[in-house]
Amino acid sequence: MQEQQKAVTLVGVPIEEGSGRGGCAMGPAALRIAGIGQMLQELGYRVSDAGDLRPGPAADLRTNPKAKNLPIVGAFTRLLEKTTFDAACADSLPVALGGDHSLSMGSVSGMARYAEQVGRPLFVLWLDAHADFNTPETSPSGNMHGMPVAFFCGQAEFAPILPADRPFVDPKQVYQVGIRSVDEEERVAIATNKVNVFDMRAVDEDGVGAIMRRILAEVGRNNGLLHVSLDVDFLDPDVAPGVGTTVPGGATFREAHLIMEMLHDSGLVSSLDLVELNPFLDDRGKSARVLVDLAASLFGRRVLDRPTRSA
Ligand code: HAR
Ligand code: MN
Ligand code: MN
Ligand code: MN
Repeated sequence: MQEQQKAVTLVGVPIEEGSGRGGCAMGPAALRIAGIGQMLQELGYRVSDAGDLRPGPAADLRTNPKAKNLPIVGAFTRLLEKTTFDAACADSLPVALGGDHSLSMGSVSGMARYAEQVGRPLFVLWLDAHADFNTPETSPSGNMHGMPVAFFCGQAEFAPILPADRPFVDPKQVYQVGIRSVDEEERVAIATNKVNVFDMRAVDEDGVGAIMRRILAEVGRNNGLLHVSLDVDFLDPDVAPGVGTTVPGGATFREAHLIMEMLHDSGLVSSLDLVELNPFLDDRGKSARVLVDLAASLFGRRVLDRPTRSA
């Protein structure tokens, strides 16, 4: 009997207003040109493409210098929250093609609503140079791509973007890997809220293999869903220069691939964001291709079949 094909829904999220500069809005186009859809088809997935979300600014949200461009960021959040939730309910794995990292306010919130509906806990793997745990009060920049984790953990006092009864993610179920740029007040907030942070020093000392085995064992033990949010600046700037906020000393090509391969083998991934790609800053499509390549590993491309190694 033929195994039923797994389904993936691509959602283009051309938002750059959360990042304080232009370029990320071209991210979905670059990822499509780099072959994200074709790659998934070749791996045997049934791919639907929801196109690019194009909301107008939300009339009920006010512009705020502490949360810049809130009307458009909030509009994207609302639309992506619903699109992500609907795809997950239809048993299709949502992949958000960013777009700056503020889009995770929507994608993760949508998955949190889905997780609540199916009665499973939602875990988040945040692959990033930054903790993105600022609030409008603590942010040094007012740029909302530095705030999504605080938003979906219910820490940030924003204007009402989503319904008040929306489920939050427990910060203890957020795992951050690759972190190497944290603001002062953010540092306090992630410690107080007990976010699990594996900074680059932890990666250097323990290796991504050991770190990922720990995280995946915890998600598996709890029968969790796992949302993966991959910020281009997780990678070293030499590997992926196409991002507005490069920070030296990031993950290598192989470290990133190993994470993706282990994620695939775990079978736990429920949803994915590919964010912060800025094609205007890229080197002849290099970073877009790296993202598609990493996504291929996450979705099951492998060099050789191998026996599964237990945690
Ligand atoms: N922490 C800084 C701020 O909040 C910079 C945040 C940059 N964020 C991203 N995404 N590029 O991770 O302004
Ligand atoms: Mn980020
Ligand atoms: Mn970042
Ligand atoms: Mn960034």
